[in-house]
Amino acid sequence: MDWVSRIKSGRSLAILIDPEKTAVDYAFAKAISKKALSLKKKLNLNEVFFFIGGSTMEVDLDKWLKEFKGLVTLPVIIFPGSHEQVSIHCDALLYLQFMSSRNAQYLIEEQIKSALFIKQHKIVTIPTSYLLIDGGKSTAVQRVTNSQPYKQTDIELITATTVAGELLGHKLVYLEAGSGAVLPVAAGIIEKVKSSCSLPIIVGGGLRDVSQIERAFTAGASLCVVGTAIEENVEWMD
Ligand code: 1GP
Repeated sequence: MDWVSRIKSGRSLAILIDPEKTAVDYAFAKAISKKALSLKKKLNLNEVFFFIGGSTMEVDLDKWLKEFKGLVTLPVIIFPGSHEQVSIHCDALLYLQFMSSRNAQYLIEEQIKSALFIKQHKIVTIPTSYLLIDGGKSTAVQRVTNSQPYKQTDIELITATTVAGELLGHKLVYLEAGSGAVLPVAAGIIEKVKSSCSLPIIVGGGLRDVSQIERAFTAGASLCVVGTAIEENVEWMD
């Protein structure tokens, strides 16, 4: 089954790992794999993925990924913050277009910079519409990309943007409240996007407990992404 179909099956979770904040070694890989399996059971998930990336990257991502990939069995998908966060050591790469940004750098320039490398190395890409939605506080992605988030109340704008992504041929839509968001993307937004756009929906940013995750799934999310909650406490939900 291809990646989009796997994600579309629904009720999956991605653990977001930022290599800048996480040294990779055998003990970490073992602990995070164990965590993934326990979450799979606890939340009755279809699949668990690792998403790897960050708004900035001061470490050697290629080296990090090579090591990590050699130590885990679950799928490793790059969630890149820039064209520099591309590597052959992954199962797939979210080829993001930052649809809510009005900064040309993230709308098209970053994609151009990585295109030839991706093609040459036959890296599997998943074309993804990426929308930043106000999560109640200024987040790293907003600062680094110099992009204003959409307001949670701008439902028409959010919906139209996701449909534009669908018409452009994207395969997934990522509704992002930003890492450490105070307010995750509201269920009403997910529901509206679900009813207007046929792409599988990824939701991330500020998901910290079971009820928030369940709400996102019920509203129509296929995949929920959790970063900070696990980063701060590896015993999250144990
Ligand atoms: C993934 O950026 C999010 O979309 C991760 O957000 O760190 O708040 O879980 P958290």
